[in-house]
Amino acid sequence: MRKILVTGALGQIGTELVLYLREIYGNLNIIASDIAPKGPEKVLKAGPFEIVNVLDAKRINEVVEKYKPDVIIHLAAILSAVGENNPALAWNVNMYGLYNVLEVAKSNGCAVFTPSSIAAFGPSTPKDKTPQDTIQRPTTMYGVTKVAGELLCDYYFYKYGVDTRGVRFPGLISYEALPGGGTTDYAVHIYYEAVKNKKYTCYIKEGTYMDMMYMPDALNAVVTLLEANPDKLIHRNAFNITAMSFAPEDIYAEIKKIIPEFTMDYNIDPIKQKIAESWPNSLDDTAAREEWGWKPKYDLPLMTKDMIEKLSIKLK
Ligand code: VAH
Repeated sequence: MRKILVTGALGQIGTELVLYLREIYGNLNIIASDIAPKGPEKVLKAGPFEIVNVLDAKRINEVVEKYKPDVIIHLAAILSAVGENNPALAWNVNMYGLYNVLEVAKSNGCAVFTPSSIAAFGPSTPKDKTPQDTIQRPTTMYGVTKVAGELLCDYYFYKYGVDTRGVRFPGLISYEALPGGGTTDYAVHIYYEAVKNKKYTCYIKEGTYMDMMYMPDALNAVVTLLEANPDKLIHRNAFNITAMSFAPEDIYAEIKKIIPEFTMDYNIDPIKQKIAESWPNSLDDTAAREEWGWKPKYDLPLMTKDMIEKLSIKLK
């Protein structure tokens, strides 16, 4: 049975991924870790939790020697908008954190899954149906760390045989844990505001398309790629995956079908808008579909229905 250490386990992805993995592999086989024990009780209490700062290689090694996981899922990272406000922090956490995890994995025979992002592309990348293999000249520090991270993971596979795997996540939408400082966060906050206040002020301009995905599809992608036959993986790290591409007016219209009184206006955040415009409008995820059977279940209508149902209960 797999034993998995998750870093950044109390973030937007980590919170749901730990619960999902514990259902599949058993509570005691999933070790959640984060920089501080500040998160949902059900993650902290239902299985092992360890305080790990990914900048402390010794501490990562200590936890790996204690639990002997065969996989490290490395999620701890600084996202795009926070990273643009503090590029040094983003470089340190995203690069040295990943380097430490790869070094510990190499010494302990662990596989490593770590996500890249659509942020690994930049303004010179083909914007529509962005190919799996194409120009990657991102103009954000977050994007720079994601491209460097993809290359570092490839290096540890080719040079040391570390089984590294990863996907380029689009914006992720979920109702459990709020996102932590990304550019795509508007697509989460709009649902909360629609349910709570029936109005939302969007910081991304009308007509700005970005790839997005509902969290259940993201969780399924992690496990499917983790369990995929390695002989079939040509790309290994940083598979393009997506489920939908929409602009603010599209998600607004979908919510309005369920909450007719919902209204939205705009107050553009220039930094986040510039980041969003540097990313693709839509990805080509053929490689993931062909090499490990990637297939999303949720489109915008299905996601909107589920998000509003779940948030109507959560925010009661
Ligand atoms: C961000 N949610 O906005 C993250 C993600 C594709 C975007 O990497 O920074």
